[in-house]
Amino acid sequence: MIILYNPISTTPGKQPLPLSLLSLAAMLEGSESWALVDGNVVPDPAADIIARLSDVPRSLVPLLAVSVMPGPQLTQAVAVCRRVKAALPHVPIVWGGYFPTQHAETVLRAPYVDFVIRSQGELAILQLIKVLRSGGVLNSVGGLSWRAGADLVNNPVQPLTDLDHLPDLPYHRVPMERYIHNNYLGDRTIAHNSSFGCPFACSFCAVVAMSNRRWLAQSPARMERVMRHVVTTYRVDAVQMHDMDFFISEARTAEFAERIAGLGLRWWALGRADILMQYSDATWTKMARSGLKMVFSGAESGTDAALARMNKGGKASAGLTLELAARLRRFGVVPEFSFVLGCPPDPAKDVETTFDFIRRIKAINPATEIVLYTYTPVPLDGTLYTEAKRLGFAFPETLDEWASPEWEQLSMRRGDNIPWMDPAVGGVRRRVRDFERVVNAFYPTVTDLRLTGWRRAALKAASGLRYRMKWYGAPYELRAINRLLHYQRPETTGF
Ligand code: B12
Repeated sequence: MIILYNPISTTPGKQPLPLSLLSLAAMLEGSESWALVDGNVVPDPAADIIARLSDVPRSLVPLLAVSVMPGPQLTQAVAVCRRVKAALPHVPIVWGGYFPTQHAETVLRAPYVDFVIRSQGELAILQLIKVLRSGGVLNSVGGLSWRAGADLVNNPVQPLTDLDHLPDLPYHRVPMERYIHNNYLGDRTIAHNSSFGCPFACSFCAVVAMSNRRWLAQSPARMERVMRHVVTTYRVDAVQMHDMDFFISEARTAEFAERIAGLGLRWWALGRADILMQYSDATWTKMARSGLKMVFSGAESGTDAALARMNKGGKASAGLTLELAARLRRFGVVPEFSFVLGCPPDPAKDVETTFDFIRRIKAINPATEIVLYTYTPVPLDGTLYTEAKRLGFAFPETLDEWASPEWEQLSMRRGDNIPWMDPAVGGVRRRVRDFERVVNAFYPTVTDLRLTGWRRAALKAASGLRYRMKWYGAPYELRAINRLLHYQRPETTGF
């Protein structure tokens, strides 16, 4: 029996389909006995896992496979794995996903994690199960890290598997109603992933460690088949593509858009401004007709110098971000732009320039959703991380420290606990949050279904003077209003 455990990752009720683990489940379906335990759905995942695994004979080699992102997901993973290991010390525990891919050594310092699988997991999990069952050699498992006595062994990651060679997700084995949501996109929105990786190497981005600049994608025919299946079987009417970058190939996007045009789907996906600006108007027309409602794009910063420092690559420029905002408006697609604020070496100047840039975007396309993150290093030896280390940044060396409230906050990319964002060094973090409050009040998010007309009007009226005069500091009155009229945070929980 293999338990696939997805630690809590969002506000209960908003949980997306746990695609990371369902991709592994697809490989196990039909040949292994498996069950999904989702911390977003189950109140006490440790008790659930222990109950399911206690009666499994040791000869069957039970396994606990855990998917871990930094942040609250990591915090719950630590507590649950510790409890499971204490109760069932013979059950091997393997971690995979973004956090262990980047911090395998730290993970394996914890006595309650036996293995880490780095990067794509489908083939590797089968290889690990085979070795655990038949006693083969661990060196044969692609991307496996493990402890061999005092040494840490990191097997090389194997070549990525073409996505069309991987099986469909076993939707019928999970309680789908829990993963279909009513939101801005549709009454019955589902998550899907149609590609793996990204060819770029932005120095703030965790995807680089995951895919090493490769991009592999499902074919439009496969995507169409899956879309038809979820529409007819689960009455899905909207899809959020959880790809690292959906739009790398214009030909694929155009064909996909043509193929799903009659399905009545609305969809959302992530892409780069430079690539989306290279698309022809004909492709944009197809995308809009096929139901594309929102595009998420990492705008990152308002200056080309900062984009270059981030190693954004391609033809990325602040000018193209503005052009994309205008183009999306013409095609009736809502932009969602994220920013990486407070980059070293001059975080205070960096945020002020970006605030002005965001005002320009809003003037061009007021519907634009703005997502503000503060720069949080990933262990990529590039200019930003190197600079961060020079300024006193260091990752924790134990999982307990990672699971502390300070590091949980830092992983949420809110800027806490970062040396150069310290209040003593100009209050950059506070400044970002204050600006966010003012801009979100003046331009209330279009995706929040609870924000009815009068609420939007109230927020806009209350923030008008501040926004016009650029008085972002100490917005206590807006904070009070937000307590009554909560606005959702797409950057934290999805929308
Ligand atoms: C969906 C998603 C979410 C969902 C939750 C998903 C869930 N599991 O419940 C929501 C929207 C809630 C969310 C929230 C957050 N997320 Co998020 N999220 C994603 C997203 C868009 C897709 C992940 C996914 O499902 N991909 C599809 C699957 C098939 O691919 P995969 O996850 O890579 O899985 C493969 C391998 O990684 C591996 N694998 C994965 N797990 C396991 C487990 C085992 C045992 C094995 C063997 C292999 C394995 O095998 C899989 C198949 O090949 C990624 C970006 C991306 N496109 O990858 C960000 C991403 C993972 N999130 C990220 C972040 C930072 C967050 C937040 C902290 C953001 C914030 N500021 O609040 C929050 C907090 C989460 C929390 N509470 O802990 C970052 C992580 C950055 C980092 N430094 O590692 C990412 C990479 C976004 C980014 N580009 O920066 N997220």
